[in-house]
Amino acid sequence: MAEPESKRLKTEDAPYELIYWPGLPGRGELIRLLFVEAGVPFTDRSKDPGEAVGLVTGLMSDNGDDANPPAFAVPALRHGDLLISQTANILLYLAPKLGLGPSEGNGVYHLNSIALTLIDGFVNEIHETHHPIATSQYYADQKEEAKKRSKAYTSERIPRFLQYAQRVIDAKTSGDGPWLYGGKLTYVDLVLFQCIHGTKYAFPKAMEEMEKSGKYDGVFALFKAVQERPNIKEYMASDKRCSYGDGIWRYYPELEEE
Ligand SMILES: N[C@@H](CCC(=O)N[C@@H](CS)C(=O)NCC(=O)O)C(=O)O
Repeated sequence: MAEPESKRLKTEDAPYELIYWPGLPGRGELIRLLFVEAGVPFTDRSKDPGEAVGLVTGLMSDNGDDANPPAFAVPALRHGDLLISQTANILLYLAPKLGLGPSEGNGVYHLNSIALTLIDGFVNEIHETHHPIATSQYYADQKEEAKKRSKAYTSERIPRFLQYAQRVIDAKTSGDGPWLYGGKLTYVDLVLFQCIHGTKYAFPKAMEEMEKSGKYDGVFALFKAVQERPNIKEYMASDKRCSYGDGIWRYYPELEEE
């Protein structure tokens, strides 16, 4: 059923609010970068640690509200009456509003396929390199398994996902320029940028090898092109960008040892 016009305008005019854990780039970063690139203000509810933890745990345990079902986890985006979760879903929602993706046509779903695949490879799978047994257990208690998982990740999965990204860049659908799709920068380029940035942090040796191999030159050229975008460059050098810590992208040197 269509919403009344007055209600739709209310949401369109409302401020954007990102709900996420404090102190880490994490999955929230994939969303922040869209606002940064577009120069659109948003309220980042992760910035006040005391408030953020309560908001996140509340969201993960409440029963939703009159208009929204419960969320399983964060990031979540509130925009007026709407509350949505799942990173790729939030990106899908924001992209046309921020001028970083089409609002209709096949491109909407092509970009979503690319975003989901990159998130599978460089976010979800990388998390499992340091937590292969259980998210609820300490890294120290699953270190041996983490070493095995990391070996397979760096030797099999990183190349496979980089090759995928390179194939997307080489495809006819990428158009001109360094971008993944349609000849211009879209939100999936920002997703790839953060994915490469985080993976370089977690597995510097493996990523250096990948870069030197020359097999993924388009991917690394795209990474550099995003890094040079004025808003992104300023943000990455500022204290608004969180450092990596005990989040998705972690650096444990022993996970790169032979
Ligand atoms: N597929 C979800 C995964 C969300 C997720 O695992 N979020 C983490 C933080 S980055 C979390 O809050 N997890 C809590 C839990 O799984 O219980 C997405 O992409 O948003």
